[in-house]
Amino acid sequence: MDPKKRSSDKAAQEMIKQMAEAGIENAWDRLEQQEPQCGFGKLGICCRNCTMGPCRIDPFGDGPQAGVCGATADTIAARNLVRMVAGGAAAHSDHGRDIAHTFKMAVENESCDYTIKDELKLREVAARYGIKVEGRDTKEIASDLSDAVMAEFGKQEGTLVSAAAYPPPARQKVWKEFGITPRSIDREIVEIMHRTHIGVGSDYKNLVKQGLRACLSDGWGGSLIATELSDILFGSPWPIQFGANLGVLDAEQVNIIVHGHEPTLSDIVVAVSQEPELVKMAKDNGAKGINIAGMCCTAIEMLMRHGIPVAGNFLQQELAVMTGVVEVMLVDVQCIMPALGSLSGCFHTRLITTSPKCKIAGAEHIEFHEDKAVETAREIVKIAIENFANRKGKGNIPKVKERGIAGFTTENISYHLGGRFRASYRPLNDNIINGRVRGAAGVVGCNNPKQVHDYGHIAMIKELIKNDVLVVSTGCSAIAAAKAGLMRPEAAAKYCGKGLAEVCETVGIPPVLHVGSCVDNSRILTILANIVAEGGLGDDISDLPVAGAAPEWMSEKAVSIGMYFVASGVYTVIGEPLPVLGAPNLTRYLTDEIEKDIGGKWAFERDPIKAARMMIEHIEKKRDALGINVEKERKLYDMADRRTLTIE
Ligand code: NFS
Repeated sequence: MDPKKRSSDKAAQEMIKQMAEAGIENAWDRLEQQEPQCGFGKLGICCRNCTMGPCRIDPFGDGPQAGVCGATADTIAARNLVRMVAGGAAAHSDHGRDIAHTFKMAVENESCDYTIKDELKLREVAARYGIKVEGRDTKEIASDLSDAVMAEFGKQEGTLVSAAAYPPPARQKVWKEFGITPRSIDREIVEIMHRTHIGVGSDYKNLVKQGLRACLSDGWGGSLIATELSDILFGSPWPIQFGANLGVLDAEQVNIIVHGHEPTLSDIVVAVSQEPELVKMAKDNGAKGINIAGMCCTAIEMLMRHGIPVAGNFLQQELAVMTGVVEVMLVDVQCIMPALGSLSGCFHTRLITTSPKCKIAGAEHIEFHEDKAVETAREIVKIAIENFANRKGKGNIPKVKERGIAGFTTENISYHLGGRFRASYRPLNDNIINGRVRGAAGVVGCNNPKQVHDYGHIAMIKELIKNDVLVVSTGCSAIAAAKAGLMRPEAAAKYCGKGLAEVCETVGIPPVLHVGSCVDNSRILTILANIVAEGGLGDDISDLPVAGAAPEWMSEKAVSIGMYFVASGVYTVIGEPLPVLGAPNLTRYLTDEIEKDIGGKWAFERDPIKAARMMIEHIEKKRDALGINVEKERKLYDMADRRTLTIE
């Protein structure tokens, strides 16, 4: 077993080696045990939606070409795919719904532990929802916004307000004409489950169509609500420095890792962890203090707003426990490996689940309710402090950490590019038009042990910025970029092409902008909407020289994200192919013909450098179509020329 074949991250390699030596298994070992994986499943052509099955289609054409009900490979794979969209959209949107409930509580209950931290954003968002803001006080506006947002989940009439308030008009027209304007968040997800039930639709294109409508209700609905309300409740991010990788754990302090996705509890844990009483208690127990570090997207919510260090991304969760210095691994929902239950049993680490939606065998459960947030957070911090004494030895923390800047948002990017007095997207658009910046790419998504951990993200991002493509990143991809030093402003001079380096150095930004957690992929959508609105680069997102990618994706959420980028007009390249390759017509539709319907399409490419080149090629194609690739001839004007100039 060569750790370098498993991860490109030095800290991870060290811990993988230690796990192997200790005979403790991790995700990579379990993947090996699963080999060879089921070929039918990989190709998407097995169906177990009813008990006449399970059925499978012979991909070589010799055996059965239809299930018992008559469903073909295209039908089966399309149903399976859109059910993945339903899973992903449900996860994001339910996260959004939880934040919406916390928001409602903060609005209605004065003694609530949550308050409105960003009034300006509250007013901006409320105005988008058509709520009167002038002359009204914060509470009234917030109360109306709370009702409006709640209605987005379950309303029975009309369409999503946000799908009309945020995207460019040309994009809305595409959706309307194609019939995929989302109606309400829950409805679209439920309709996927209905349509994929035995004996409903079998036309693969029509199944995909519902997948498109549901993912739009995620990206421009549930995820966007999660982002907007989190900014209002926990404060809008602002560029902030943070440390990244397992080296942020501290042998001399009580270490608490917050892991999962929702910021609601972790935000309070971060706040109470520095209360003098608790710090004193930690010291009395022999520790130097209390160190909160994050994992996965909860980490990002904390680092975007508080600069809390991030211990690692998805494939590092087991490795973090292996360091032996984690007193409490505190988890909420999503991307938490069940393996943590038995693994933490080998150490003094206490794995604590907090959501009624997520209980894990081997974990203890302390149920979190927003009305007792501070109380619960203190209880958990105390458990961690008391557990410090149970630590055996000094642990094995790899001495590997990097620093980076996070905290970019749709709103504050305009300040960084345009300056305080000229805040706008104009400078970005101008730099794209003049070619210094060729375009932009969103590189996002998970880790997957089928790929060398982090290699896909880093190799792809480096290739893009070398070719003057500005990168925005979220989630585990952003954590990978930070650990590789790509979120330092100095990275511009080191890794970028001349044009992008010049722009980054002039305004002092790193070439990879950290725009948040996975629900914050909604920020990428609104950034694209702002670029269109600024003008000069076409009328629609599908006109822009941009591309999206998830080189190491694995989750259903990533399918929903990829699908909403495609549905928003973005060419999107992913590492592992979607599980549709056993369905030739469906594959052709998703990777080619769909572009005519909605302006975006999927591509699959495991080699991250090749994938980056495909993205660059697409960006150049869009630049050609916009007519901004013509080299302008430099001309020295004489007096006669000057006289012909007119001032518009
Ligand atoms: Ni998003 Fe992937 Fe999970 Fe976050 Fe990481 S694995 S789909 S990035 S933590 S959600």
